[in-house]
Amino acid sequence: MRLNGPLSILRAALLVLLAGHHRCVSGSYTPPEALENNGTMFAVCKVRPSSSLPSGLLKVTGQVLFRQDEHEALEVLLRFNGLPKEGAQDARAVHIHQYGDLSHGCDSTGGHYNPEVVYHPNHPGDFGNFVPQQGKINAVIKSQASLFGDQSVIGRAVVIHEKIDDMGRGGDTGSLLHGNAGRRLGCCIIGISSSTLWNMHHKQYTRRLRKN
Ligand SMILES: [Cu+2]
Ligand SMILES: [Zn+2]
Repeated sequence: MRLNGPLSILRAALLVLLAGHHRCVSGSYTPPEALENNGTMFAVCKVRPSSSLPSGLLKVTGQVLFRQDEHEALEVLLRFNGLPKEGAQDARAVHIHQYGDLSHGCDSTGGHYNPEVVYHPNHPGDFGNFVPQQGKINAVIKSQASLFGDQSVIGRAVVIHEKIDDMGRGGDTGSLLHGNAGRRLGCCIIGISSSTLWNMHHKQYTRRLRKN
C-alpha cells in the first residue's frame, strides 16, 4: 500500500512521456490556427521584386495565398502583377524554395524545397508554369506541398522566375534540379494567416471566372 503513491506518480509520468512521444511520431499535432478554423490552415506570402536583381528588370509584385484542410490537398491562389503585356505567351515558373531568407533578395532562398531528395519537377512546391494575361497571373491550383506536419512549407519561400520551367526535360543537370527557369524576379516568405485574405480573393477569383 505504501508504494501506491510513488508508483502512481511514476505511472502518470510515463503516460505523459508516452503521449508526448506519440504526438511526435504520428505527426498528429494540429496547430491552434487549424483548431480555430475547423481543421483548415491558411497562409500568405506577399511577393516583392528581388533586391538582388539588376535595375531595369521586371518588377514583379503579388500575393500567394494558401488554404488546406488537414488530410486534404493544398490549394494555392497565385496573383502576380508587373509582367510584360507583350510576349504574353512567355510562361513563368513558380516554385517553393528551401529557405525563408531574403537577406540577399531571392538569391538567398536556396534551391527547390526537396524533403524527399528527388529530381525536379517532383518537388512538392513545383507549381509549374503560368502564362500572364495583360501583365498579370491569376490562377488557383492544387499542390503536393503541405501546411501541416514535418514537411510543412511554412517559413519557406515562393519564387517567380524570369523564364519557363522545362519540367525536367531539358536534358541537363540544371533541368533535374530547377527546370532551368532562369533568374529570380520576385519572392516572399510563407507565413501563417487568418482566413480573411483567402476568403476575399478566392471569391473575387471565382467571380471573375464566371464572367469570362
Ligand atoms: Cu524556383
Ligand atoms: Zn523543383
